[in-house]
Amino acid sequence: MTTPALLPLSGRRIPPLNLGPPSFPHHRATLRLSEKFILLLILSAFITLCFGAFFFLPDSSKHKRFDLGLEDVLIPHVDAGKGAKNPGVFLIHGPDEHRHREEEERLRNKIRADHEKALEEAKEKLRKSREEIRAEIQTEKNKVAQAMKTKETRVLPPVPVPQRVGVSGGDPEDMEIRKKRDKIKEMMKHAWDNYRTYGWGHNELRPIARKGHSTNIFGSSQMGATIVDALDTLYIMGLHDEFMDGQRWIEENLDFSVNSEVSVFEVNIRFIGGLLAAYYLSGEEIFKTKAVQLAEKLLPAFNTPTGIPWAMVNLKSGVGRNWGWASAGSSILAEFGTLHMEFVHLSYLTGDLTYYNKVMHIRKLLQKMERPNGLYPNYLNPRTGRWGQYHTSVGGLGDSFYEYLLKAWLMSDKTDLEARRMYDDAVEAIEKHLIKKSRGGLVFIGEWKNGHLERKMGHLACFAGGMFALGADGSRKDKAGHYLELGAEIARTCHESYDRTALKLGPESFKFDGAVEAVAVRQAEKYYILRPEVIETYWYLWRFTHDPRYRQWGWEAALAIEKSCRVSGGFSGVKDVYSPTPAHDDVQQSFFLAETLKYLYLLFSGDDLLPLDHWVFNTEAHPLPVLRLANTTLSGDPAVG
Ligand code: DMJ
Repeated sequence: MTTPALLPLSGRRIPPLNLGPPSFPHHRATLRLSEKFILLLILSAFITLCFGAFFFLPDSSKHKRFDLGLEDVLIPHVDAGKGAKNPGVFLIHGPDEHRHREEEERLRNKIRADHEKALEEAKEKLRKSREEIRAEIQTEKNKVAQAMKTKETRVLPPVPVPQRVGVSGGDPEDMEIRKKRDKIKEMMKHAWDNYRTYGWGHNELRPIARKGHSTNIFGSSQMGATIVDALDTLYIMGLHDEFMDGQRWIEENLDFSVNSEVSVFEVNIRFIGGLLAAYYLSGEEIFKTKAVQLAEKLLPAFNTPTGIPWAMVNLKSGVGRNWGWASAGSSILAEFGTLHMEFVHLSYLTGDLTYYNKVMHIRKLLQKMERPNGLYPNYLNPRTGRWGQYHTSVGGLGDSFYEYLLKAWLMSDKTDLEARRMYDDAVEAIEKHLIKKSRGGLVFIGEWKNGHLERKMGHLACFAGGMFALGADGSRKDKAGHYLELGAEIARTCHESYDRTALKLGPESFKFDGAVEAVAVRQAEKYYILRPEVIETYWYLWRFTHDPRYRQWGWEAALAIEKSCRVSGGFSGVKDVYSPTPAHDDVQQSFFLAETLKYLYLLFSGDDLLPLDHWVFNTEAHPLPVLRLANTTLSGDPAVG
């Protein structure tokens, strides 16, 4: 997923020079120092030349600069001088020639003064002895280390913590339903216990090889993704020993100061979301502290010319980049558009508006952009602020952006009307251009690609059934009934995609072409990797309608998973849902414990477990409380729900 650019952790701090360990040969350190100063001098001369050349260019060429129109955005926390080639590009623009000249003159003077100052400082440094320089560098290093330490151990301010409403219980009265729920809990135990035995501390489990597993989204280190992702499911299922075990591992081992390049989106939804949910459910401060420590490590990803974050960031160096395959180095809508819920909670819990401002900046920027047919393309270039390819999807690459617009509104106790408006506009465009009915009467959501509609729907897009149902209340022109119905249609289509397979499990993506309806055609699309979206939609529909068909369909899926995915070392995905003999992919995804089993458990629980007027689920099924100040206590400790 692209090319790295070296960015410092914060806009102003100068990273200390690394002189190596004390045993490092003296002459090498000396050589490196003098080399650095020579380089500094050459660099100064080069910069002076560049600026000189710039100011001698004819005026017209100076004004052909890309204007992102960010003047009135909350925080242009963008260091234009670093990633962008034109410093000040966001500010200098307008018809007033006189004002321009004055501005240029002012800039020229400033640059001159800065350069003189830099040269003076360099000369001053060269006059000092090597020992003095070494000592100064060491002091600077110590200062930075101290500042980082203080940041990591800082006690967060007490804030009103929302009441913990319905964090346990939900016991069904009906014995049959209770038995089904117990079965889901047993499946969770099986998944967890095997991970505990064979994969502990690794990100995921290989249930057949019986060892740890990881993918590039988690970088190169063992960050215990399954532990963090599973915590809240363990909590609501009442698996307290297991929860405590996970908590201990997090306290003792979860460390984010690692030289590892991770996906900003995945770390946000799984780790920050998981830690925040564990905090809100249990009230254990450690989860909040860890969530904030991790969030600080993600912030350098936003150091791009536009403030649209990179897809990946190195947790240690803060260097960010994009996926190589994403439309000429673009960032992805479903990634940079799926940070809002967690970041708003981070600002709420820390009293630090940085997080809030980062995501609001993204929103403001998106609002200003033209949208083809009112649809949001999946790719946006973080350097130019322009859309990449005009592909649009409610499945992979687009999905949770739409979800987070709706959930931003719900999480704000329905006060974030801007988010609701954006959601309503987007859904209207989606209905108009992407939603179709097949010959056989199945409603599906296609994808816009290369100027036409692809009649193909991904498993990921099946979450939209639940989203439409969740957004029905509060919809425009009182169309609640319509959106509930649309959600139900999507649920039916996705159920068909399961029902038309040999294993009764849904393929990764399915087509609607002529006689082909809700069936995967290409071999590469026939796999099922324990994904939750269809069951998620059943659960939302169940909550809003109490139509028994959703419990029935959910149970069918649970049995199919049990039959084809369960192995003695855990649960595995399967490579072809149309083949009656399952071939396993040998991966137990962390979202299986975070989402699939949680939604199944909730489907067979009463509505008083995590009621939807108090909790909003992030895209990884981590429940975060609605932030309404009237519903909080002031102690800083969680109130008894
Ligand atoms: C999960 O990590 C999240 O639901 C995400 O939004 C999309 N994909 C996976 C599960 O399929």
